[in-house]
Amino acid sequence: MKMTWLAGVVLLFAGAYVRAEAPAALPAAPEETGSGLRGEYYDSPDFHNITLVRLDAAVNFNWGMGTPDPLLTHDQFSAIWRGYIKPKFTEKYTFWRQSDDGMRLTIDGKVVFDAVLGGQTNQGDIELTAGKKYPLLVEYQETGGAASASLLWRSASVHDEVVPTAVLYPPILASGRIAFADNLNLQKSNISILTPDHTLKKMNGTMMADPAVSPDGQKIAFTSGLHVSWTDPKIAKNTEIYLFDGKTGFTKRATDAPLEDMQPAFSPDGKQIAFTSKRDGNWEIYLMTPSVNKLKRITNNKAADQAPAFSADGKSLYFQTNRDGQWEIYVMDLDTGEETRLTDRGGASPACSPDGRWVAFVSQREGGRSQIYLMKPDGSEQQHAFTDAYENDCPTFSPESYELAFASTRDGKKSDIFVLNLVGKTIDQLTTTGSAYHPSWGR
Ligand SMILES: [Ca+2]
Ligand SMILES: [Ca+2]
Ligand SMILES: [Ca+2]
Repeated sequence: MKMTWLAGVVLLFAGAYVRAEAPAALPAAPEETGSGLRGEYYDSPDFHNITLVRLDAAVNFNWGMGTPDPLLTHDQFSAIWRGYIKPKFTEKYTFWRQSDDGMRLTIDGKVVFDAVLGGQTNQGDIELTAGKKYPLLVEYQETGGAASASLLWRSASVHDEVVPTAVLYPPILASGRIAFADNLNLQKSNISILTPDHTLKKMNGTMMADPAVSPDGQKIAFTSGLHVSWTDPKIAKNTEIYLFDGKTGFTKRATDAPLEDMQPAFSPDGKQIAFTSKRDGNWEIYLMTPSVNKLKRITNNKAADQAPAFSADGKSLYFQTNRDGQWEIYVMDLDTGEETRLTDRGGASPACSPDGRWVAFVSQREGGRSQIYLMKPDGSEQQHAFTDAYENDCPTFSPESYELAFASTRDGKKSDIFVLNLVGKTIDQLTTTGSAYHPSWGR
């Protein structure tokens, strides 16, 4: 089910078939509503030393003599809220601040008011169009004493109020980087990396797929057939895992074994890579520590064991296996080797949120389409992340854990990367090439 270069073609055909029979009575998509802004907190009054990032429902705080969080060690701090505002009416809006100390508001690149660093305006007007998402930036500085920050607005249709959560949206890709493969055919695939400034970089090389970004964003592991001759069918099925180090710019081969090695996944500390390999006759999961050349096979089952994903604490490994007939998700305690089955209605492509609260996975349990689900790390509370009429696959959490990127096949052929905001339940499209697969999100 994981949309690898091996299985993807089958999945695409399956998707086209299911689409033709798609049931008419899908749950209605919830009306899009905002979830707030990305709040960045700096342990200095001048936007240096970023200490805390979180989703804030609104800019509406009174910290008194304290600070927003114990992580901020003194009362000289600063904050930036980023995201979008989507107003409900087309008219002139007046924005103003209630803050101690300074605040500056920028919407769509225009400074609306400026009361930081000697700025002199505390309010300002701007014309906005209903339903349009405008980039919004609020900068706040606290230099001492009491601290508070509120952003308010009014218009002909809106009475004086704090700018509400319903019209505020966090940035689509605010942090980290998302790597993805740009073709389902490994021989044609390259890896692209998308960063928050919306630059898209292609890695140097060819025949690269299955990217995994290390949690610190410094390394990318991927699957490649770089070393094999693709004209020789005997070795065409030999792929290996490679490791690109962003610090040195070097790529090195990390596995060396017959047959396919693929689906690398980093441990939370970035030191270990789990992957699946056919080297011992059928798909098994292996753990390697590239820095010390250590390798250990951890599953031993005649069925296929694939798509490993570390738990947030690194102590267990989630994976998909068809040992019970269809793909289901198991978790293994890496200390004891004990395996526990977590799903019984189909489950594949697990991904763990860095905050340890959720495991996302893919299942066709309802309606036959691949949809994204969530469960607690112990398998309880299994639920839709969302539902739609498409084939969705390969979930991956953002570093802040409240967003989920995934690949979605929109018309049976094209696949793009989308981002689900788990708080606001909004979905934004990240790529538009129609050829983007297996996203991996790291810092
Ligand atoms: Ca103050
Ligand atoms: Ca190999
Ligand atoms: Ca196996």
